[in-house]
Amino acid sequence: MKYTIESIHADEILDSRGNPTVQVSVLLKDGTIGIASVPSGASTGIHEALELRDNDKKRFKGKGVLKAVHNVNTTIAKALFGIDATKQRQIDQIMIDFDGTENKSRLGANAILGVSLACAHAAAKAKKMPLYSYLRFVFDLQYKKYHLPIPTMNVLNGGAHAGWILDFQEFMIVPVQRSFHERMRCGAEIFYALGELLTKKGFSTLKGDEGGYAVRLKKNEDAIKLIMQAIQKAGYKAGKNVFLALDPAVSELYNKKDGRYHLKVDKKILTRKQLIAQWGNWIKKYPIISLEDGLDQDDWDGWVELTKLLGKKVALVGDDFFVTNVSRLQKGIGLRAGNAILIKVNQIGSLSEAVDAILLAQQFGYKVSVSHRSGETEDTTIADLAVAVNADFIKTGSLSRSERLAKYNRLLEIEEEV
Ligand code: 2PG
Ligand code: MG
Repeated sequence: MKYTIESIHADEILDSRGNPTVQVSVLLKDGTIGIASVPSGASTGIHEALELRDNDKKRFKGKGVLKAVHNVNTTIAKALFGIDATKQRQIDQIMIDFDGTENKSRLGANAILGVSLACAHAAAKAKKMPLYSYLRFVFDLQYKKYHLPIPTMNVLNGGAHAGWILDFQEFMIVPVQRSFHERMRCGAEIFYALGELLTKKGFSTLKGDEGGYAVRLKKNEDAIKLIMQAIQKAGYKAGKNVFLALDPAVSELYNKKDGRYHLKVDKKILTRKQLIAQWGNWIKKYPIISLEDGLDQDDWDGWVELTKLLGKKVALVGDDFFVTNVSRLQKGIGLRAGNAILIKVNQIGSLSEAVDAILLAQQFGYKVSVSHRSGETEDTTIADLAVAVNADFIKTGSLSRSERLAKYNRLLEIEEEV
């Protein structure tokens, strides 16, 4: 069979922060090679699958991934030798079974995901199909047309992605023009306007991990005000052709001891109730259409409350909260906690499981946003995945830094094809 896996090889490469990550090549019998690499987060949720690192302090400050690479090159390569690369679910299941742990801690989610993605790339190439249409085929997805996702672009970076210059992690613009090309143009023009505005006001235009500006402002809310000005300066209408989205990533700000959220920049310590009230207030004042991780990752009651109050107005996206995990999402659906899910393939560690989370979300009317990590590579798989599943949104950073633009550029390419 020409799609048979002939060999699998992993390497340790470096991501956009210079940290080691896993790259995998899968060679098929017909000579086709599929390559994929694995992203890595900084504000990781505690319920994510395990990213296996060497902890050898002598290399890369302990961040090496030679163990994960070794697991691919030995255990996984052996287990998958001779298997048909178009049997994606079977391939993922074999690795999950070999790993045998709840969070992929034996082989490493980075090892398993690298192989999972590289197999899909190899098989798509061998079948001469673009990855997005191959994914529809291999997962038997029954969507009619292709809808390109609405981009949520992180133009001001804070939190763990920008040295805690702001408490909240991501301030995003959401251009909603008809074509993806127009959405990109709108995003880029607002990004230039924001840069000019910052320069004029005497702020730095240095950038954070996701390519958005990292600016030391007096208050978190000033970030929103600046973006609103930039939208106007660029000639767009906030609330009409461009909206806002926030990922304050507040699991990072939650203090378990006192059960409160510590906002250093705002010099405030807020209870759950006060934080929810702040979100409600901002949503009234600004054209925010999406709020991600607005409460701590384990505050189920809080999420239910938040959803009751704001779920009709905005997308309440669970990132650290759902971690692309079907059981957590199932629980959220049952409780009516949140109404949208962020999909990060490395949070769960295989393509099949990520697709399952997407299908479950869509079945229950939850919105889907396919997402990058703050540590990225040139890999563009998530662009194809977002198109394959008709995701509502894609979140892949700002309008600078090529590891972010690679995904946007891939979507521009796909728009021309579909
Ligand atoms: C997030 C992500 C991506 P990280 O919180 O949504 O923007 O950050 O990859 O650091 O978890
Ligand atoms: Mg997040």
